[in-house]
Amino acid sequence: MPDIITVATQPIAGQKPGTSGLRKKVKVFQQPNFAENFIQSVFDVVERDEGATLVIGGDGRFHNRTVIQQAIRMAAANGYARVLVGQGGILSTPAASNVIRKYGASGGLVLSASHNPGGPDEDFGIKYNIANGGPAPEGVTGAIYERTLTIDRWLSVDAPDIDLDAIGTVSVAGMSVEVIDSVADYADLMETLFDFDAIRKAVASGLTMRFDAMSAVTGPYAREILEGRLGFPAGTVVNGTPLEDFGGHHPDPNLIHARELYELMMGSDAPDIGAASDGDGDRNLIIGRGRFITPSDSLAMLAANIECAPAYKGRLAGIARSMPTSAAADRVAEALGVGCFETPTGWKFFGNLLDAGKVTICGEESAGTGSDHVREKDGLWAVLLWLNILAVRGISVDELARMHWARFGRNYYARHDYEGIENAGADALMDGLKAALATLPGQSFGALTVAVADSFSYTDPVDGSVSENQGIRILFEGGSRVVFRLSGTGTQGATLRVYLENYVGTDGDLDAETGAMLADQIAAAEAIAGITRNTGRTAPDVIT
Ligand code: G16
Repeated sequence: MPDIITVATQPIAGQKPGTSGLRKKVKVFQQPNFAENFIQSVFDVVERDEGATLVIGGDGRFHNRTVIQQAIRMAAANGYARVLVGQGGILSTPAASNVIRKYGASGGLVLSASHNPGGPDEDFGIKYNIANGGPAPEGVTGAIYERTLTIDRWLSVDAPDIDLDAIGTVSVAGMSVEVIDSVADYADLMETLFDFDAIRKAVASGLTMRFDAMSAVTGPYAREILEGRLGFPAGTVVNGTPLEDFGGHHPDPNLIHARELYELMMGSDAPDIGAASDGDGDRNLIIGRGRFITPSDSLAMLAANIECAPAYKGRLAGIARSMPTSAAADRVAEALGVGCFETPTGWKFFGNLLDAGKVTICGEESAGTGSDHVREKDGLWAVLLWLNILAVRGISVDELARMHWARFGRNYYARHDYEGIENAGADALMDGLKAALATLPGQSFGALTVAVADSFSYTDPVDGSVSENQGIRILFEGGSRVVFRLSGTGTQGATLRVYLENYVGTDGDLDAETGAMLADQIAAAEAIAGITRNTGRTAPDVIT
């Protein structure tokens, strides 16, 4: 047993994990005991056997290395036998999920604030993933939070920092620490899932792409796979070097923060496909030449064509989507005769469905798509599946989208975000909505009449756990809807998300402008929720 150092501490307020772990400003994490209290609370409550392995890796943002070194010492003091850590402290979120599964780890610490900006004055985060490789479910995050409220000590050992850049094994107070190649296991996994030969042939025949890694974690993965293994020319991956501050940008693959890519794809020099990924590599953006694909449509289109990828042929068990994600995927599930599940926002809700074999592919409107290959959403995976489908079908993104809508109809969709609003206004808006739920059905707002209004509640079909208050749904007669939710990933004030959806059948206008198709829903959202009155905002900050 190592000599264990016991450091006295006391509970620090504000350690409740959000949609995806604990996310705060770096300055908050730098307070004495802040990160240590949270990590010790994880170690105090999570399940593990003697001799357990812990995976540690992050998206490379500012403060990553500091917390990793401390987490290694604390793991040694807390009885772990082995730590696997990505070289340079880097593991994309899906790569970390894969490493946990592949090496039979009891879990992992994923250090990331995802698409939030990085740097000394920006954001940091810590998330715990369980042995299946997925984000800890609410039962576990709840227990971690409870522990943060009573914690009175954390444990460490007297050991120097390790060399995170040198691949190899070292001992930290008797615990084995292996610094592993961050990319190799993940790239090998991708090669088992997709038809790399077909993609290579398409590239050789002229398929072109740009992948914007947004100076975040995916750069090394994308270079190895796209340029190294698939033969796209050097320079296909741009912003491919992970930077601690993401070059001062938001590593958020949407039409605002990946504007340059969007403009390229809408211009005359556009390659066949443009793609981007976020801070920790789990989100994706797909844009064809002249054609943006919403994440909700991407899920539906990938599911409808998943047979093109060898690893999924003949084994699509079901499709899951988060509640605010459009119902485009539901139509595919219905047509294919497979199961369809609607979960609350948060990838953790897909874990049980994937483990139970009820679903094979999952997705969220927040630019996340993934499958049962890991237990996280996976940005590059989605890009590779798109490439696989385009290569096998020999069509463009735009053609694929049009064919899809011609078969299933089109769910026009947008999300309006009001960021950094006062908590009081946000709460008043949500409370007002809840109070009005019973009176809304039957009321008309412009051209729309409310059919159903409720607060979304989910009962997990596998373990029976219930998650309430997961967003307000206003469903209109005719099938369109508006959903209101407060974000669980922000670090400042509150962020109101308004999700707007309008379905048009195969005989309707399938090539209209999204804003115009959602005008009625936008007006109804304002009339029902009083967005301007409650938030002081007259327009959203971000439309995706
Ligand atoms: C996280 C979760 C996602 C969720 C997203 C948005 O993504 O992993 O499952 O959809 O947050 O959450 P919210 O609407 O509460 O901000 P990421 O990429 O930030 O880890």
